[in-house]
Amino acid sequence: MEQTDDHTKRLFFALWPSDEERRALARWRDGLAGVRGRSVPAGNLHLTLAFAGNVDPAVAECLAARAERVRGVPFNLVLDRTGLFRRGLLWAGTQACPEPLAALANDLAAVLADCGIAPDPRPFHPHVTLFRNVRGRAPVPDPPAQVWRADRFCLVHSRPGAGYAVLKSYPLCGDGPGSLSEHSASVK
Ligand code: 2AM
Repeated sequence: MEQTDDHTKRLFFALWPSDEERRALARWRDGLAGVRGRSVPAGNLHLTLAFAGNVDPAVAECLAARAERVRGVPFNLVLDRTGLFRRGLLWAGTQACPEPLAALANDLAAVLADCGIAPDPRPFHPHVTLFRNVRGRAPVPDPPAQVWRADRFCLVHSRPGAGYAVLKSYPLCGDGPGSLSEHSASVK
């Protein structure tokens, strides 16, 4: 596990599903036969939009404040496919990335950059991690088109060995995809 200084926090922006949405995905996932790996607890299922990593309090404050300026439109995310990353990570994703999702990820990458975090050179690959440390390559069926309603995004703290804590939630206000408003807001 990655070591952190006492004063840093491992932060990321994410879509955080409703309890009903996560239960539905977990139910389908838990019914999969023959996957040899470590399942992600249902309460931890999420989709990362932008990963900040370990940041000090000033950067955390910056991220929380700059994210207030992000607008965007609510959208439906259809989880209708699975895939396996080389590091043994089995995920659920989408056949067609909604434009507002790509725009939101793009805006949050800009928020990270504004706060001094180097951009991730890899393209945004929206996914919900279902299993880690998967061994073998048994075929996994696609999920039965589960829909997540995205009308907000969250700043999340990944606590080593203690799961995730949503620090703050930001509404998708519906006044334009991917636009950053000009007004600033205080950190709550
Ligand atoms: P993963 O599920 O694909 O591992 C908290 O760790 C969240 O941030 C997870 O969704 C994780 O994605 C993601 N994450 C962890 N390290 C990352 C990195 N270096 N770059 C991008 N996302 C990362």
